[in-house]
Amino acid sequence: MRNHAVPLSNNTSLIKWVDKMAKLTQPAKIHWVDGSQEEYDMLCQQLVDGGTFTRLNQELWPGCYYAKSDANDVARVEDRTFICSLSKDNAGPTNNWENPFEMRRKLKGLFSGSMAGRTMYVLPYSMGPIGSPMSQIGVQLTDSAYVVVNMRIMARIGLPVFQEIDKDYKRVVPCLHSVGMPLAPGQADVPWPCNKEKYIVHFPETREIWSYGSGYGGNALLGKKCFALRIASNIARDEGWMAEHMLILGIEDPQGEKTYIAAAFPSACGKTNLAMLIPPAGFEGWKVWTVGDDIAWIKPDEKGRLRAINPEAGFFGVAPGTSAKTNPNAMKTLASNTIFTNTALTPEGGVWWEGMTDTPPAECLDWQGNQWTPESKTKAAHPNARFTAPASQCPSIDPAWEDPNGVPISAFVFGGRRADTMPLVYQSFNWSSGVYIGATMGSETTAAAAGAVGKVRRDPMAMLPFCGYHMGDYFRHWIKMQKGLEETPKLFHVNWFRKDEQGQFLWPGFSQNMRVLKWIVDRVRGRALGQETPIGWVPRHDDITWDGIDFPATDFEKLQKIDRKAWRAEVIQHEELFIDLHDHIPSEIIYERELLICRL
Ligand code: SAT
Ligand code: MN
Repeated sequence: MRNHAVPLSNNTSLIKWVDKMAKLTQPAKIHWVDGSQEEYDMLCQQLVDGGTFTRLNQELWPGCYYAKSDANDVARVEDRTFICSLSKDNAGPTNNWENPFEMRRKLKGLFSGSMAGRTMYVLPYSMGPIGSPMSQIGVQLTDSAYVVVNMRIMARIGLPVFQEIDKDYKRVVPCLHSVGMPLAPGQADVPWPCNKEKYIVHFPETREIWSYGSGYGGNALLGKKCFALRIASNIARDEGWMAEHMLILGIEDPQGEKTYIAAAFPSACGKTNLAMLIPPAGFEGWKVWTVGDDIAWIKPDEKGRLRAINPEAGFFGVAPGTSAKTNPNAMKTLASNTIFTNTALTPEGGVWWEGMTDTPPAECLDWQGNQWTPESKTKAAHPNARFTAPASQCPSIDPAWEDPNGVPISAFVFGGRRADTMPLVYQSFNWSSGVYIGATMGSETTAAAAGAVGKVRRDPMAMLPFCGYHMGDYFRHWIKMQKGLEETPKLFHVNWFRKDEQGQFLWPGFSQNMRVLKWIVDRVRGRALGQETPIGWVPRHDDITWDGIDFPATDFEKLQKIDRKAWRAEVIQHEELFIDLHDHIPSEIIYERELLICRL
């Protein structure tokens, strides 16, 4: 076997940095990650031996593992997430900020000796296909083998990335991660090491990430939210492109013409379901292709058209609610070679979660390892239980999903979870009114982040927790992006979650959302009419294809109703966010607001 301590790169600044961080964190061993299958298998075995992983029944779940996290480490911790720019004003009022020099001192204290008794993995990763001009490289030092194996699914890792680093000068984003639980000599480990004290810290100017105390999801898989959104949004602003919290999908019509759209929804609002949609009865010959389910990097090409890549290689999807009915493509994707975290474990060595089957298992172990039966008062799976599954296994994965130049984007869709006010779908009048719609997006909160669930919060472009600089400047960047474009994507807003007075959902959602996607494609292609309203263009009942479903025009009217009174309240709420951002907000947003008020 290869000696893992031997560096796999000859980049001297990388080797020096690894040395320096090892002196700080004092690991027992250093392991340079090659990304091979053998290494993955070895690390998984180690996690099984240490009690972090349970190998699932290999006949039912080939290549799959199960992990339970510590009960205090189950989601992103937004109140412990910091943007440490040199000036507080650059982080803006929606981010936590601390003086970067003080923060560095604090982090050095926390990381000092934090890897004692553990292995430090040197994990190189590429966000985006290796070698793509749109890709970016990071190296994460981590003391968590769980993180390494998850990152192998979520990103391109290992030797080919070291080769990129060695080949020519490409900026590498250094990421330091520790679960914050050093082991004294002879001290036994626990299945899910972590620390009560957590720090997820970004230094935007020096493009660095320091994450301490958590081993879960976006806190620890640093390529995802930390790099691909918070750091990348800074790089993108400087370089004239966009790093967005968006799924990417391609809609193919029966003639074979493909239209790609990118859509922003807050975490855990069904992005994965939409990205993998299977068209319903009545849409024979139509197909939806998946490019990505969470993050899009979008850049103008030489023709002045926006093109997007998915920087990730896997899906870190919410398990509860995912089923053969709601998302058959996801179920096929996660059927093998998948890591499940915080679902329930069944007696035959499988996983289960609320909503996976109509009938729950007669008994199982819940996400904390307690006996669970359908009579139990608690949930078997944590609401933020996740699957980590390779994108390549998705039956609807787009043939162009790894195209180094990305796919052309014809429309942006914004959406949230709103019980009232927001219609099923509407289109903005133009780019700046669309940016206003994205900037004022609101959604009821979900379990993806720690904190209260179900309150409406403003979440501009679903980027509130992920924009690595001032939100007002971010709106300005959106406004500016149009100036370089020859073809401007059309902008839409959707809401699958509107309810009637009885609290019942008005729209069936899931595969039926195809009807909305088709209207969007028709609008983009100049084929569909619509009706002008104070908030934008809307479809009339006749503009939507209703083949295969009986959906009365009266129900559609309820769904699309624009209640002027509710909208006045809505606009006043917009102001709450804008007051905080006022000194950075571009004038276009102010004008759009005035125009909206006039029309209302
Ligand atoms: O941030 S995570 O990657 O843990 C999940 C999410 O919020 O989408
Ligand atoms: Mn997300």
